[in-house]
Amino acid sequence: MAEPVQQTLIIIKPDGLKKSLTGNILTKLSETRLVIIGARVVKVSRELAEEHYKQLKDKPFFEDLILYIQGKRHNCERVLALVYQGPGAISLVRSIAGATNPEEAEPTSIRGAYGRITTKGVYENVIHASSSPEEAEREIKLWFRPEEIVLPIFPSKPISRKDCHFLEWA
Ligand code: DAT
Ligand code: MG
Repeated sequence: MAEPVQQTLIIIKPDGLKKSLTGNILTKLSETRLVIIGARVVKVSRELAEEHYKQLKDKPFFEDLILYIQGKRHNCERVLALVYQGPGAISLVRSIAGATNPEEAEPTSIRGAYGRITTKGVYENVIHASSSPEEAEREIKLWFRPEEIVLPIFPSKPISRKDCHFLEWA
């Protein structure tokens, strides 16, 4: 039976950017034949980091994880957030990403090839990849506004606010 078309959120974490791995990671991801339908460079606020990892807030490594995804550990306060779409996208990307623990990940996976565990025990595993369709939807809606994705993957509604403030080029 044909795989269902799915979307998945991928984040190239600050260590990936700091180590100039972006090109290598995108090349590896292109093996999936999935299509990029959204991309943003993001300075991750504490609020966004905590919301993204909210299921892990009781874990002993939570604080380190928040500082890591914010780039505070790498003096590189940005990540590249991407939405990929295609048949079986979630498991395809998870398998190319490799296991959570970079020491246990397949050596040819992204985490196996480029990840490490710091002496403090932080998993610097280079990328995030959504783990289920429900998580993918929650994460994509957290990181992207509807107009930042080139396809209408989830229902959206028009909003107009007169107290809305934003910047435009001067
Ligand atoms: P994944 O990123 O493979 O979906 P996860 O959602 O369980 O894994 O955890 C999110 C991140 O938290 C993971 O990428 C690295 C960190 N992490 C998970 N388990 C850890 C552990 N036992 N020690 C240190 N960091 C851990
Ligand atoms: Mg996860």
